[in-house]
Amino acid sequence: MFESLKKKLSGTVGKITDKLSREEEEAQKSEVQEEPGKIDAEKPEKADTEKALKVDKKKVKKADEKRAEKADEKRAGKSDEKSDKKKEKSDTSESEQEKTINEEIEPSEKEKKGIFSFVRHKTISEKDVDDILFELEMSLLEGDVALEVAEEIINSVKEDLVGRKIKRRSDVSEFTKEALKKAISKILEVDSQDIESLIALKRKQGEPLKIMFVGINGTGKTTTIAKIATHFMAKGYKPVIAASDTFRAGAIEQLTHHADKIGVKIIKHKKGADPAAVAYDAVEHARAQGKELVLVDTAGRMQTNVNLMDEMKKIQRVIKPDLILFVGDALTGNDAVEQARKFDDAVGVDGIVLTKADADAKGGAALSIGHVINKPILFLGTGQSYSDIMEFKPEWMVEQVFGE
Ligand SMILES: Nc1nc2c(ncn2[C@@H]2O[C@H](COP(=O)(O)OP(=O)(O)OP(=O)(O)O)[C@@H](O)[C@H]2O)c(=O)[nH]1
Ligand SMILES: [Mg+2]
Repeated sequence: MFESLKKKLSGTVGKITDKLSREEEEAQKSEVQEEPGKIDAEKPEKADTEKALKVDKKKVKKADEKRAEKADEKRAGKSDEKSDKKKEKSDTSESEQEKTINEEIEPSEKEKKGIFSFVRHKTISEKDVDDILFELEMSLLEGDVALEVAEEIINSVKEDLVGRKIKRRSDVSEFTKEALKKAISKILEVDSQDIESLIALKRKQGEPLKIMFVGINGTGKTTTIAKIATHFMAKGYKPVIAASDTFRAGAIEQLTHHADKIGVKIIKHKKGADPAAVAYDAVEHARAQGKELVLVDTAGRMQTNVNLMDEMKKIQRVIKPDLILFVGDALTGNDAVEQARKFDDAVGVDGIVLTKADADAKGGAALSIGHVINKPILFLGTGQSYSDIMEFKPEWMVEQVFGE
């Protein structure tokens, strides 16, 4: 799931890290050119340390040689009376000479700079990350991430990275990963709904929780209803299903087949009947039987089909669903996002079920859809069997795209 999104994000971490490390190496190399032979700039930190040690060793050796030379002179002075004058001079300047030797083994300012340049704090500039983030933006768009979402991610990452001080290579990858993770988490942050709490609330009022599923043809509404019924039956709730897709040939039979397989009550009329009337009967059934959940299947419709959109609004007026869930196919990427927007405009969507996530490498719809309509993804469809459904949690998605 979302492998390609994961690759893009980790690729960006790698690119920014490499670019900044390369620039640091270049900077080190130009220092070498100023003082040829003094720094091996292949690995800046190591090279600098080695250079420092080399310089130190050379100087200490030189100082030792000078001291030895001085001692020789002293010995020679003692045995040679003629050199009294020289001896005198030598004695008086002994401390001075020692001072000079010590001064000589002190690193120069330039050398000091060389020694400590690996701990020099580089500040990330906009120029450092602009190209790579632009590349990421393009690649997110190709991966079906909505334009506004891609832009927000890039801006957030830029804002986080620019101005940060880096000491070592690992800082760059850590900061970049952190910034991307924060950006993605922010995008996925949408107030969510807990269906079980809603069921409990309705139960107090002696009412079932009514959920209506909407979306275009073939996105997985009917399959999702069977999965959600299974999910809540496993938690001990009693759902009832309304076969309100009275439009498509075979739709009632398809839902009946699922209901029989999972052992759930289905309320159905004949093909062509009023879908709102079917939904109404299902609500009445739930009230009479003390069932907690009414799941209303609807016919798939293009957002451009005025008649079917009006029919959907009629079901809404008649049963007043507590939740309208938009069912979108993750594989259709941006189209799913656009459909969600249209359905939200028409009836007001409360949450999203994103199906076929099992086959979706891009992750563009999963990342964008909730943010664009500011409604939570409640469930992900992860396959074709009844158990292939999971509650969607933003932290889970972040872990999917950043985890090992
Ligand atoms: N791989 C995969 N396939 C799914 C998933 N959900 C649904 N499907 C498949 O998608 C196809 C369409 O599913 P339906 O439930 O009939 O879709 P629908 O939205 O009810 O379609 P209409 O009634 O025509 O509007 C079926 O073959 C399902 O098995 C999912 O999460 N993963
Ligand atoms: Mg259907």
